[in-house]
Amino acid sequence: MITTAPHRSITACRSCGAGPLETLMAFGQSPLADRLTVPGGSEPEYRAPLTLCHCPACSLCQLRETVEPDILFHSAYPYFSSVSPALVAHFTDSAQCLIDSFSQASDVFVVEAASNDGTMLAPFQAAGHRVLGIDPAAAPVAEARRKGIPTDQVFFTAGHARHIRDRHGPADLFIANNVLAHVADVNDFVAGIAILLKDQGCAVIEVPSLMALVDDCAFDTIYHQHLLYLSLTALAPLFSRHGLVLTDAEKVWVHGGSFRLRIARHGAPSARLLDLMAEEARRDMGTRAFFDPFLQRIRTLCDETRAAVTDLANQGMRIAAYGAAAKGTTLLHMLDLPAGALRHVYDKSPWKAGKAMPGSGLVIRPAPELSRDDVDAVLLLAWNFADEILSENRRFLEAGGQFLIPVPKLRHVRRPAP
Ligand code: JHZ
Repeated sequence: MITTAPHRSITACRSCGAGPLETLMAFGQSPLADRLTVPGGSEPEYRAPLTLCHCPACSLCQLRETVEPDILFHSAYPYFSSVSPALVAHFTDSAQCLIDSFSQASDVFVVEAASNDGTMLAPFQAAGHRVLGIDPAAAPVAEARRKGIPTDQVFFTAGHARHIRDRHGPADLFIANNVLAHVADVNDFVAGIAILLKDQGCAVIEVPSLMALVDDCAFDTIYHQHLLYLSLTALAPLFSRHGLVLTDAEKVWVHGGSFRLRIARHGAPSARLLDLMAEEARRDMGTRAFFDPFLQRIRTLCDETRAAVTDLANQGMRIAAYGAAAKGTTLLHMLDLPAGALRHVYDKSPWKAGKAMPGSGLVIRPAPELSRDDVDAVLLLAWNFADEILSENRRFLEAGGQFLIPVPKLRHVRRPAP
């Protein structure tokens, strides 16, 4: 049964409150990413309108619709950071750099919002620091607690920040990776950071970069969980509204291109932050003209990918997808392939196996089952891990299988000719 998910549509900017918002692209009634279905189960399959807008006043790019968070981050939320070794390595390295920066300090208190299964907090705990995770999703929280990482199962809000400060004292370090963009009341979240930080404390936050999204045509990362698409130009006034300063931004590769931001109560912007902001100004990121070529590329990329899948099917090839990523939901929705064009989807996550992707209904099979015995070609939905996935599936390629990688630009990967 398909049901429209409870949602509301905003009329004013989520950050500065100005209105009206300008619509950039309507993606129609899209299925909810990360709400996997159970084949033959009785749970409804949710969809909701998905509309990309921007604020002409502060330039914040955002979704018009806010789907009820309890529906999005439900008890069977299937995303676990620890499934992707490259992501674990990224967070462990990042944690190590921060631990080194606290080497002279004692009684360091580290709080992480959206701490998921505790991947990032574990090294801080191992280094002897006090840690606290905050995450609303039951399954990853249970995993974090199993590893001994204390975790509050709630959304991070200003109210909860006050509660943490009263209970544990202020934080030396606040971490939030890939969560700011998920927050409907972004002012309340940033107010929470301001409440929680010590006077000399700092926040280190990773957010997906709007410029990388546009440059790499990563349009599939637009889905209901991602309410904001972030530029430094839009972020700086958001932090300053709450007495915080954006002091640094560094480009990192995760999730198709992100920024690692540093925010503090005091300080001046670093030279590289100023350079990145100058680049955004040069490219007129706050204007409609910046988005137009990207919106056209989305249509072209979808047409080309649909044609490539159809062509392989016409050659009699058996085609599956790989990576039941959240972003795959938007890609498959936009491709709108005929039923049966893809047979199923492979994925490494034990938490996803046996379930099905919403919308397409593709059943998720364990990744090691990918073999030339069953499949000739694979559409890679987790294109951001292409290197890792191609190298893990060398045998499939050597046996004559091929990968179709849609983003940033459609390409076929086949075994090199002998
Ligand atoms: P991955 C996630 O998006 C979820 P997703 C979330 N909604 C969010 O906001 C963003 O991150 C930022 C699988 N895989 O990490 C694992 C293999 O099968 O790109 C995942 O299911 N084999 C919170 O879901 C999927 O692919 C592999 O070798 O789009 C990748 O999902 C590897 C490396 C991954 O994010």
